[in-house]
Amino acid sequence: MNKPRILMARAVFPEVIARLGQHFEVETNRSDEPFSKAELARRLQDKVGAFTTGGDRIDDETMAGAPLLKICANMAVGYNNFDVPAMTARRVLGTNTPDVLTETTADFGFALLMATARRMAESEHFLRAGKWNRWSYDMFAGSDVHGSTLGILGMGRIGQGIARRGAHGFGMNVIYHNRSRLTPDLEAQCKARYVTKDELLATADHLVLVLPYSASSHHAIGAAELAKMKPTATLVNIARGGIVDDAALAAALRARTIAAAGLDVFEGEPKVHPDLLTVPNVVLTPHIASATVPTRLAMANLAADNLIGFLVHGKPLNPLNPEVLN
Ligand code: 8YV
Repeated sequence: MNKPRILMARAVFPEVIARLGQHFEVETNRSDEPFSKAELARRLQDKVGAFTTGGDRIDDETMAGAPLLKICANMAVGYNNFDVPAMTARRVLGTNTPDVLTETTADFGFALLMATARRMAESEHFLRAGKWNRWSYDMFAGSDVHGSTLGILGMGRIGQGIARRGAHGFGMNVIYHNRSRLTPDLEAQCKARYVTKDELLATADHLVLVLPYSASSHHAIGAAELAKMKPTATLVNIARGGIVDDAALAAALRARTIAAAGLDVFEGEPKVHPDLLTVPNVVLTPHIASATVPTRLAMANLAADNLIGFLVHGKPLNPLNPEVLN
């Protein structure tokens, strides 16, 4: 019997491709580049499932010529690359990979916070450029992390991981803002206090963004919000690029109305706003918060488990639109 055909929009981990190959006829993307939208749509025409990553846009247009398509399994916890209502309308299930990346991503968020507060990138560039020739009392003097106020915007699993690290590891005073409040138990575990967004902006010494991207979180941090932050504050974004207005952020960094920023995600990535590349007080990393070998493998295996779970056993693990299962 012919195996069902699936598309791997990015070829990740030979062992995961081999696992999928036990159940499916797998067509992989043989290039290092993501498929263009038109190419993705063309390749999906005869597939029942797709293994996707955050750069693969699945919307009505991509699915229009794919009558057999039943599932797109995203190797990411975020799924703003999926138009979920359009998928539901076409009865295509979407799945994501929560939990397996929580601690790794929270580690990175904290690392970026530390690097930003302590000016690690700026000082490394200075040293590599051969400019270090003496001690001086204010050379790369940054801001303290221990004992400071950690603000978290978006208090899902990763936000809570950052809160726990800050409260328990660094004695930080943790405040957060989220669509909904955590239960008292979770607030106690994170030692976190719920505040309004305005109080968060005005009070945080270090503000970390960990909220999902949607139309309602687009530019949640723009010029007006940046103006409410302390001039000594740092901003860290490990969520999605569109949450911050990058041009407004670059202007605030240049004018030093905030002290520094650490950014792992960008509007229009992998392109980075040219102004961010020229301001010194920013640490820039190429969307690698989940990038450890074990975590990326766990994410790929979970995306594969969702494909196998649904297409072979009728039971996906992480359905985003479970209504299509009825
Ligand atoms: C991925 C991410 O690296 O999980 C997410 O939401 O942003 C990252 O962990 C990326 O989206 C690749 O799919």
